[in-house]
Amino acid sequence: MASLNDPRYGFCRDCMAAQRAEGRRCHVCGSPRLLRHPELCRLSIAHVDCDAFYAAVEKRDNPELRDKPVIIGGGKRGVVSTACYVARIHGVKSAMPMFKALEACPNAVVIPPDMEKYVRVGREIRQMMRDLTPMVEPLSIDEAFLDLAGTERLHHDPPARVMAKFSNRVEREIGLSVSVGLSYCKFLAKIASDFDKPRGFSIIGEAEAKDFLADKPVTMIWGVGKAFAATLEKDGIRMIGQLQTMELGPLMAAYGTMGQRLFRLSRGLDTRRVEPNGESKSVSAETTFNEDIGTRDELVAILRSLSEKVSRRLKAADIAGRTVVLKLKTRDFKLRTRNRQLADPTQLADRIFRTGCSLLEKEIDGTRFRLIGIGVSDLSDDGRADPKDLVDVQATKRAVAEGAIDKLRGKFGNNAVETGYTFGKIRTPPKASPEELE
Ligand code: DCP
Ligand code: MG
Repeated sequence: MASLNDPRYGFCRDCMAAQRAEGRRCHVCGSPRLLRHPELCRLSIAHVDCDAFYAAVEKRDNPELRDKPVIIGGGKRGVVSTACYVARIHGVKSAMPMFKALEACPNAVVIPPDMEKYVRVGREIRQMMRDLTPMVEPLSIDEAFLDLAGTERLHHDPPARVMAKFSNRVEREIGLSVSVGLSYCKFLAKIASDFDKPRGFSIIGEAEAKDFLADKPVTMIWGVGKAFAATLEKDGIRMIGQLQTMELGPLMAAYGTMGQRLFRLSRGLDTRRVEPNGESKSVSAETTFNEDIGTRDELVAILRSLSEKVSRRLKAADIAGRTVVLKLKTRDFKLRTRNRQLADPTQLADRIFRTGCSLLEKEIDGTRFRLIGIGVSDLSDDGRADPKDLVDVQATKRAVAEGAIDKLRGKFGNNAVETGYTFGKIRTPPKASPEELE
């Protein structure tokens, strides 16, 4: 009998039985989902990402939808939040305009997002992660890093088996599927989790990292977006393998600190630690308008719904932020960011919104804007957030009201309660409280 922990043999992801060296199917249950890897028992950084998250939750809650193409989205934004894998076969993608998605997949069932529900499910899954280790770093509502180093004695299993059991548990108890990436660093764990979605489990070991990366596009590197990829392309660089042949000095001379990142990540060198309270430095939401907007009323209404979105994310991740940041982009693409530090960290939409409004006030000068965003930085866990406000009694009342609204939305869905601002009924923006004017 092969040893459970012998990497030459690996194990079956379905029945967890240790495997023989040969054979493409489990010798016990016949499943083809076998995990074998020379570094199987040495790797301890995992990245978990739920498959087609919002759509999967809706399918779980309505079995009639199981085999149908499902799109979550619509509403005012008019774009796809996500599509199930059936709809993806027809070419539907996140962020696609709704009318295009329906052109590609006319039979799709369209469901408006129910954020409160997704936040709740996201939390349940996160709790299951925290049952494995406190070293959980949430990245968004449906994904997180876990560092399982040193947990083998506790679990009597190496991280690979712990994660396979975890993904089975999520399927069984929550009714959703996840994909897992396992590696020795965050960069490659995240790439791995995306590699054989859905229900995937991919492993990238240290020995193969450089070769694995060589033929991948530079856009796989964290922080290389479309614009930066275009700059690299102008310089003749498209593949990570090309970066692997370049020295640190020239890369830094050409691209500054980003050059250092290119140098290191292209070689699979990433020493960033899994940070339990979120390594992310800020949580924000923004929107680009179809037509430029310059009027206060319109901007305030959008700011309200963006503040609620930021607040939902903060609450979902159990974190709070102390600095509120307002971002505006003018029609000629000039960026204005304004920020204000609060006395205490907050996760309340109301507080974020009011601070944003007072920052916005000074920017209303006839300029037309193409984008508005709001966010918070200086993140910490929510233990110290929003203490009862001795100075501003009204703020405390509003916080209590917000808690009540959250509860209602949790029970009846996201659209159950709308505030005056998102309705667009209230015309004067709220006054900031004294603290927020600091
Ligand atoms: N989301 C969104 N708008 C986007 C991208 C995502 O509203 N442009 C929401 C819907 C997704 C959720 O965030 O369900 C998680 O995002 P992912 O990128 O992880 O996408 P999915 O989980 O839907 O699919 P995948 O299986 O590719 O992870
Ligand atoms: Mg996902």
